[in-house]
Amino acid sequence: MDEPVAKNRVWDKNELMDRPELENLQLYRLRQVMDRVSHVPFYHQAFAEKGVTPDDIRTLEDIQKIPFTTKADLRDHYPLGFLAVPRNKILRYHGSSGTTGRPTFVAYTRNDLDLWAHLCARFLVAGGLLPEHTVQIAFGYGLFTGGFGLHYGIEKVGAAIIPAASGNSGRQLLLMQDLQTDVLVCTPSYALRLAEVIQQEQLDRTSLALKYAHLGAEPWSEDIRTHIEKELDILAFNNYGLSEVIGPGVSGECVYRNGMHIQEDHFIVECIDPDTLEPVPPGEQGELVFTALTKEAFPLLRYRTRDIASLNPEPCPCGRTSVRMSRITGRTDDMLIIRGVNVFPSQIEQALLKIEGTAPHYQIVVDRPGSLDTVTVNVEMSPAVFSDRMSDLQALRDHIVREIQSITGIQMQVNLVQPQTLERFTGKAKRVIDNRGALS
Ligand code: DLL
Repeated sequence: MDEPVAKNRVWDKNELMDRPELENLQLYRLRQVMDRVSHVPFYHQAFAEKGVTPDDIRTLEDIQKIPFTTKADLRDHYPLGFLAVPRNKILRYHGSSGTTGRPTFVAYTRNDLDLWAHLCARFLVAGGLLPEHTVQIAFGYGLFTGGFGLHYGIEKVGAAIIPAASGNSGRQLLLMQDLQTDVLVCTPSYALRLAEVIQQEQLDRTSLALKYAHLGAEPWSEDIRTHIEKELDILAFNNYGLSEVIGPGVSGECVYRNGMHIQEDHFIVECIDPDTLEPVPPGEQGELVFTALTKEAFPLLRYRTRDIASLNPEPCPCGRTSVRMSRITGRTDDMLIIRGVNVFPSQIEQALLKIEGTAPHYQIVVDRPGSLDTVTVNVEMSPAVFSDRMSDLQALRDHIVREIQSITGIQMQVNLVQPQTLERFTGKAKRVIDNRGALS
């Protein structure tokens, strides 16, 4: 495959800033944003309780004097208690993708929308987007930040957009063929789904012009990337963000695809131990915490994301000076506690991906029939394995049970299910069904 782009292509010079210059800018912006939120009731009270003012922030380490903000704080001030500007300055609202209860809303001024497009343009260009590309957006356009966020970033770069929105795989593929889409934007699980439909429909791969995909909004592994790249014959880039911080555009991969560059001139990142709340050293896994430095409508300070990852401050060969974050390996709140043992769904996925014959489609069902937790993993077989003899299926099931046990330490029940029986997702995948209710 051709080299994706000149390796040193950057969107703006801030991406190449010297560290001391960048850190000065962060410090300056941190004091400014503290000032801007000081009339937001939550921060007004929190600063007063901690006795902290912008003048107390003399070095970047002093950020630790500022209180954390959590999802619970946002819920307590529902719907718009964190707004830092009058409502007549708001141009757009979005909402978090929470699956239960009320969403949490976020808001943008005109400058915020400009900034957002700019940050999306940056990571897209870092990942190879060129003005001559045609990009198909298969993210939902709505309260979810994926569709609109990427849309304006791509527009800023000057590439052509097909705003296909999510779902209807047949139509997606038709658009890809007829308009010769170069770049696909969606979740990794939807990219997997499209690859599957291409195979099922025995679509001629050469009728597609697809070269790259920018995937994000949910966790995925390196093995899944390899699978998507092989099946679609493309390069797939990871990008990360969350609505509370801005949406997509918080970080993304450059052509070296060795961690996602965090846009540190606009966000300060910390990585903390979620129990002690102390910083963890570079390279160690912890919870990511972000402070938005330049947003106007909805700037959150030290927002606890519940996303687990590690940070890498080493220079990147691409020349960008920003810290890179690893893939998200789990969330503090999707960690399952099974009979007292912490298990992340990603560990189960890791076990399955080691085993030939299991498609990357699975579902984890947790129950507590009596007083003991049970976990059932429904694993979809690939069509080739399914057509094999029953005795082989028993061996396959035993193999999966052993592999999961060796990674998680827990013996789980494994059900092999027929190809095409588990639910497919057009947006974020939901792989865990926890039936333990409030006790979990
Ligand atoms: O998912 C924003 C986004 C849209 C990012 C499109 C990338 C592309 P929310 O709906 O608020 O925002 O969900 C945020 O999704 O806290 C992570 O748990 C997860 N997430 C987002 N990107 C990634 C990623 C958007 N690349 C939540 N890898 C975050 C793993 C991701 N998890």
